[in-house]
Amino acid sequence: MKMTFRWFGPGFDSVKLEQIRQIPGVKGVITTLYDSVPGEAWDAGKVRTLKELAAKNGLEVSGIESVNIHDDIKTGNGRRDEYIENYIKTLEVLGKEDIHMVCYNFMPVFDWTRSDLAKPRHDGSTVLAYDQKMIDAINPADMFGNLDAKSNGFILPGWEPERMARIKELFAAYEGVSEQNLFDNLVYFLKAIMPVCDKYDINMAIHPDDPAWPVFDLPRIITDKEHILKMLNAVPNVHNGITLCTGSLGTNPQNDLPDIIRACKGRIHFAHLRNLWHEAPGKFEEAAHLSADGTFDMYAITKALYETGFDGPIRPDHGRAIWGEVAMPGYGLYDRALGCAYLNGLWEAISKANPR
Ligand code: DNO
Repeated sequence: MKMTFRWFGPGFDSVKLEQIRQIPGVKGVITTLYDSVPGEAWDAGKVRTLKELAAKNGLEVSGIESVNIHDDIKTGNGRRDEYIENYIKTLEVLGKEDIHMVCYNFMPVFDWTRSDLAKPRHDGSTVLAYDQKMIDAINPADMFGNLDAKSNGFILPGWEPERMARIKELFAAYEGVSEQNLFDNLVYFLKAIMPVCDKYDINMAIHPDDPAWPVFDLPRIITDKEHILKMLNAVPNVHNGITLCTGSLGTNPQNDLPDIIRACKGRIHFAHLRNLWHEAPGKFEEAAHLSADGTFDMYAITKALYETGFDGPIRPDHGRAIWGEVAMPGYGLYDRALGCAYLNGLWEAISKANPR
């Protein structure tokens, strides 16, 4: 595995590359052109600038999170083929810049969803949290405003303000798009991009739906082992893989995370590791990475990754807001750096106890 850290790029992140390079074991950043809009073809010069900034700090760009997918590709309507052409151009740019992992998601309208971005925890920290009862009481059109008000002034990943300004139009575009339609549109997209992924050895790593069930009656297709295997088998190319995100798949306590890891052996191209604490069905909050702080057995998860030969980038995922840090919710420096240290420790112990 390669330990990495998500960084949103100059002007969008309170965390500096100079700080990231000092976290023991971090080799690279996972980044993106944060001001790009879904559907546009990326500019090679801008990607090179990101690489140069990282390299000045002894870091590589280990992958992109995300190259977002235009809604026309997800709905299968409008200008889908044109946007797929642009996506292919972006992948060419990334391949030529020696970047070989792209994380993306296929969630309609909203990326991840939370009911609170700053829920106080027993230890005085604040965390992102989800309560289905609160979500059920929210008008989806108000969702963006609710989250934006608690974003500490940062643009939240996946919640592009220009898309959210068209929220009613977006909901209308998904009317009549069933789970099967969404799945078929994903397969259509994947088949179209596989040739360029083969040419440049780019691993596509779809991010699971978060939470792992339909929200606001919008379909969800990457929610559990069965759906993931269906997707992997529909396009049986090694470049069609997943992001193993414990915090997303683990929103459903029925999901056995080590079992999913073993079932997806060889097709996990990226790992987001974090812990959640489940309070009740449909009600959870994010926790420190440590197993004892939440519901997941982080040792068993890491061991499954090690035993299945996972060698892609890992990053600590959302952290708590601690020590007075003001950052994008979930993406401060301190708790994610603690997460890195913990995950590195788990990996070292597991690998020394189980030499290959
Ligand atoms: C949230 C992230 C997601 C993720 C996308 C991938 O914090 O995990 O926004 O980056 O779903 O496309």
